[in-house]
Amino acid sequence: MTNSSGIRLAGKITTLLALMTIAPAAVADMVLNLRRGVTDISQTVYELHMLILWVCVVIAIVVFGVMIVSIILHRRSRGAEAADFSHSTKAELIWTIIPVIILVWMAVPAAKTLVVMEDFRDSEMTIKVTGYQWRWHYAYLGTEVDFFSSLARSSNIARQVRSGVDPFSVDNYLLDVDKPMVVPVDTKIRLLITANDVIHSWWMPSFAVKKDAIPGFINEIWFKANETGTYRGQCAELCGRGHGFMPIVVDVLSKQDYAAWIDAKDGGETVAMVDSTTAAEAPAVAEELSGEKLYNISCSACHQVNGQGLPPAFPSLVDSAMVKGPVAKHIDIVMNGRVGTAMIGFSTQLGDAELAAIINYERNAWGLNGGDTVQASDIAAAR
Ligand code: HEC
Ligand SMILES: [Cu+2]
Repeated sequence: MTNSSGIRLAGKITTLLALMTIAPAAVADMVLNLRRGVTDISQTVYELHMLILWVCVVIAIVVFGVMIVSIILHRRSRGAEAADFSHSTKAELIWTIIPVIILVWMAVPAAKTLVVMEDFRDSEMTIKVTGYQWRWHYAYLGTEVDFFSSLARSSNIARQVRSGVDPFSVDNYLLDVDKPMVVPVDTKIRLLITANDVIHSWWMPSFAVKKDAIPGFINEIWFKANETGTYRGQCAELCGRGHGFMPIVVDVLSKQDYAAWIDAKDGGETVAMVDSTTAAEAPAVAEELSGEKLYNISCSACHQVNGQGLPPAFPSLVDSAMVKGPVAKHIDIVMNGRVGTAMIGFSTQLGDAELAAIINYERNAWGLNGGDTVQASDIAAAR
């Protein structure tokens, strides 16, 4: 070990010790075990997990115990002589029958739980969940409500190289979204899970729900939350560069609050719900259509917040002839993308007004002043 790496290791150990002494609360939060969660199924899953864990612990103690005792007591230096029989029907029966009994004993409750998980009868509402690179889309079947749920702006800015923002200063860093899924408490909710591009996986640990989202297939899962609150999860299937940036947030509301929420959203208002993280600081609805905000969510991962991209992979928009030139080509590439490059088309992900806001923003941000005012109707005409 070189001197400097020794010093670094010592530094790490000191930090660890400091953490343990200064923040006992934080350490207490670091639970190693599976969580109990807030659904009946998550409780059952927790109990199954504990049962099987203890079975494994007992087996490990017995097996390693016998091994260690044999090694110590029957070692050659004590003059032990190996037995020389080669078969023992009795031993073979014992080590077949006992494990079979243990396996069946564990399989019965596990199978019962699986059956309950697959029982969709009496679902009270259905939400279609679609994975995209890299955000989720929620459609409340039987209503007009559907929206994308993307990484919260605070996390999205902090994660950028050179953003100057310390990720540790961001609450729920990489675990927060602009628009959470909202559901009522004590209600059996069925999810239909699919994907639009590659395989994702919708994972909500507090509900014991994890289901692959596969293009061309629809998977089903259900949950019924017993407690209101905000629950956080993540995409659990490596789905590309932005895999770590498509968290899942579910807000479980009381039935009255949910009814009010869905009524407000279903009243033909296409602009989505108040941004949960910036609600306090911003006039939400007006901000929702801010081209800057939308750009930072959908485009800045590649073209960067400052529009300068990361050439050569991701071109600068500040210096782009297309962004400075006639607007039709600009609209076309944003809506339809460019085949064979990372620039995908955004026409299915974003609405007319949102696309218009982003394009106007690009043409007038970063010292540009394109002046053209693209209207939602121009986008509609180009569809
Ligand atoms: C996954 C990365 C990625 C994302 C996200 C992305 N782009 Fe692009 N974009 C590219 C790449 C790569 C190109 C270059 C395509 C080519 O080779 O012609 C490009 C090209 C462009 C161009 C043309 C630039 C020029 O001068 O040719 C515009 C305009 C543009 N993107 C706008 C957007 C907008 C608006 C968004 C968000 C709605 C967005 N991009 C999101 C990767 C991305
Ligand atoms: Cu994913």
